[in-house]
Amino acid sequence: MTSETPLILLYNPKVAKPGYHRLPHSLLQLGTLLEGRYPYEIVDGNLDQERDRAGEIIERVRREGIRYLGVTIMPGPQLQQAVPDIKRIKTACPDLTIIVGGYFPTNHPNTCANDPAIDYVVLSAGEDTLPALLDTLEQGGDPATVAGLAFARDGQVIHTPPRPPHHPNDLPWYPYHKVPVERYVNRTHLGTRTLSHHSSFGCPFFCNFCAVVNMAEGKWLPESAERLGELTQYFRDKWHINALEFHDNNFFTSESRTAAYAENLLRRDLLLAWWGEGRIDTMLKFSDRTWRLLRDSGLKMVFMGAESADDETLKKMNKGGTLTADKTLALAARAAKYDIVPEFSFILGNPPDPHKDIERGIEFIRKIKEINPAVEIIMYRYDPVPLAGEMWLAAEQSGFAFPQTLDEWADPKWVRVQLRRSADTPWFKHNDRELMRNFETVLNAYYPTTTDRRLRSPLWRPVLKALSGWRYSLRVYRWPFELEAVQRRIRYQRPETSGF
Ligand code: B12
Repeated sequence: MTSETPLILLYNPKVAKPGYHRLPHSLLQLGTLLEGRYPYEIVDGNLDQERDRAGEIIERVRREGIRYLGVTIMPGPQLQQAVPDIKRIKTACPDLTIIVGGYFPTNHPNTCANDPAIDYVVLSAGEDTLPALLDTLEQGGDPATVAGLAFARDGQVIHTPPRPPHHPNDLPWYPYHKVPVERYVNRTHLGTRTLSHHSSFGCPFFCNFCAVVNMAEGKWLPESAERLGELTQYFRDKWHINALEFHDNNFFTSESRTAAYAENLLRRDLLLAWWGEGRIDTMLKFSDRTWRLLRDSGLKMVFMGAESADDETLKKMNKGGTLTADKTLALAARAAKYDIVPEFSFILGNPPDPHKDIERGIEFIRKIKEINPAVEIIMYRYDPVPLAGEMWLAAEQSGFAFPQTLDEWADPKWVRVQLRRSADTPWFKHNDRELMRNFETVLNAYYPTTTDRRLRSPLWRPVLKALSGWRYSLRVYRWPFELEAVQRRIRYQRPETSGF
């Protein structure tokens, strides 16, 4: 092995659609504390998706003597790619140590640890745990002494004590030299040169449908506005960006940080379009001054969980106790004043009466659109996360159970469940799925999204609106074949398939 040979490869199995490139922040963050300590490389399966990444990894491990493979796994399509890849690699290279981390392993540690192809599961933030594990293994120590891990030993899964996350302000910048950044500069609805960043760890809320809770346990640790301003300037100077997406779970948690970042952008005269995820009740409390700063600094859109039209359901979801349906309507009106588009995501079809829940949701969405037609609407159904709380209990009582093995998880049925759009759960029926899908088709024709660049042509909007008008006003959502045909013709993209 030469000093150039990586000790560890960090692998991001393919998850995105071809051509949808976002910087692999999970792996870049791991790189921050590996730099200068252990030689490593990042392999992003989202780039050049036709390549046989598992085959290439096997080849390199054999040729170069690489000893570790770190794999990041999100549920859904990425898991479906990761499972066969990991198994194939382990079979071909039995001496390679395979370490997994990310949202799926953190929420289902035992299933991962019990799989013979996986050696170690890193729970929650991994930038400190990974080098600590490598130190221990390289020195022949006992991994049971390393905090933040799960692994199988003598037929049992050992969980070591949890490790607190590293404050992102104290981490070095991401090692951008490890990835071909130019290839991640995208044309999006925000701009012709869009890059992305992740500027905070976690989320301070405990919503009981959200996978972030097991990851963050209520912690929220942000990079400072000053540091973010410097990074944005660097992106502008080096890669000439004109748009920026923040992938944080909750970018707008602190009003003072948000306002300071907007001021920073204005001071630097960085005129760019930006986007992030936030909470309705938090942003509703922001002052007019902050909203003005956000607009003037180029904030175009904010993704927010509106979740439900029903205050009782919102309580059950444990949305922090302060989100009500009235606040969602108020936010729609407030954002319109500042020309900032809210993207409201809903979780519909909840037990005990999924059909009624969808109907109520539909009427509520119509009300939102009356107040602010620019609002984007994204509809999901509940995707259970193993968390204490009424929603998980109701799901379990209706006969829902998670798979016990990785192979079952990688089955297409479970991928559909995790995409939160299918009817493969006991409480969600085919009819409910149809109603949601049909309403969405009519709604998207009547109020076409502003995020689809193809719709910038002045022709399509009036055509779609005219065709769907009678259905929308008479509430006839069933069998909207003619609208689907036009949407296919212009290859209409729902906002969540082009963004998040
Ligand atoms: C970017 C992103 C994507 C990108 C792809 C990312 C990629 N891997 O290339 C895209 C847009 C493609 C995507 C898709 C999906 N996503 Co996504 N995504 C995210 C997002 C916004 C950011 C991930 C990120 O970069 N985080 C920043 C890094 C620094 O944190 P991290 O990933 O947690 O990594 C740390 C630790 O987990 C750990 N770690 C992670 N990997 C590894 C690996 C090793 C070896 C080790 C040691 C440690 C380790 O250490 C890291 C550093 O501390 C998260 C939400 C969020 N803010 O995290 C959702 C999120 C992960 N996505 C989610 C989901 C559900 C999806 C989808 C499956 C479904 C959907 N409808 O959105 C789709 C699939 C769509 C499809 N293709 O059909 C959920 C997962 C929920 C769950 N039940 O677990 C999340 C949490 C969003 C949410 N709040 O619901 N996603």
